[in-house]
Amino acid sequence: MKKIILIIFLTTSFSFAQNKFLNDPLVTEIFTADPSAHIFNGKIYVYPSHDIVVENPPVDDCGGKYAMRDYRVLSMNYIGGPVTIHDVALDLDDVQWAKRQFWAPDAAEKDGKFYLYFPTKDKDDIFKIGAAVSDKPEGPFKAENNPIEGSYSMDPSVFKDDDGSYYMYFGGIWGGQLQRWDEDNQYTPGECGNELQDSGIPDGPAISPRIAKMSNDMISFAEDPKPVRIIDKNGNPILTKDHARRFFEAAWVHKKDGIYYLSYSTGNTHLIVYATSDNPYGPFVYQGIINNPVDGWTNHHSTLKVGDQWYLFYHDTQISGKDHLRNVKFTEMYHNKDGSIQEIFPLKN
Ligand code: FUB
Repeated sequence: MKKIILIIFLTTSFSFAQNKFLNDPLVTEIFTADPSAHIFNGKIYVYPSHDIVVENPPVDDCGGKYAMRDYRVLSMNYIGGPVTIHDVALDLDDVQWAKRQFWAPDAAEKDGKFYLYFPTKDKDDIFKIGAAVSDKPEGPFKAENNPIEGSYSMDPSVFKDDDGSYYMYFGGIWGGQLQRWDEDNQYTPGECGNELQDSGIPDGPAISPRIAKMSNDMISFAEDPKPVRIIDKNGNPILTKDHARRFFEAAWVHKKDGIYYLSYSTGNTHLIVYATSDNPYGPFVYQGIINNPVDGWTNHHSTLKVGDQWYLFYHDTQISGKDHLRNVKFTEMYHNKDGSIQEIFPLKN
């Protein structure tokens, strides 16, 4: 009798765990996170972080347990189709200036060449952003000898505007070190991130993500990085203490009907939210939530239009249950007629 009860209990718990998630992982063979999705050469390519098992991961707010060492690109011929896990696209050992931690990457295509943008710590343990080039979307990519001049912090994403201009958005606070850089791009050494280092002024404007236009060569900035202002509907800045709305990391921009949508993670409140503007430089007006908290601490995403349908690519920890061993997935995303985005609930009730 006891045995039967145990079997019923295990079966029920297992199916509950299976059913808790709105979507299933794209791949289960490797751990993947921070998916940047694009269509290149008519195929869907996803550029994720490649999470790895770390023995005795440090317990701090510096992100030490995110100790990734290479990138693997995923591709699908169509949405929901079989997924190819490509060979190593770039290895930490092949980047001269890098010391550790390959964090969330992005990619862009221009004139038949493909560019991988990746944040990693330099030999002084300062996050910078690198560029690497390939003839193929899946790589292998060859890294430049130095980080992009003028770059700092992490989570680069490169947006191509309708006029052919490319802009990099970047930055992330706490372990991403953005709090060490002022808006004139000057660096002050600091401890690794924690809540007190959001900006130091709870009632002051929250730290802004940065934007820089890319040069024609796609491996350098055409200008000094500038802060991207995020304001509320009354024109007031979103404040440091407003943890449910302030910028933390994972800036991503898409454009629909002439409106620029800046979406980002709020970090310790675990939301993906969005703000809109009529200018890629902003200011962006906060609008609302796109993705609610996922299983796991980090919530990092990208958006992609395939045919007429928009998708949100995101990650959670469905396979491992561990914050630093994540798996990417996607779900449909809908814009309402008034331009707002429908909220997504990645976990079922
Ligand atoms: O994957 C490492 C870091 O975790 C990313 O750069 C952040 O956005 C967060 O997802």
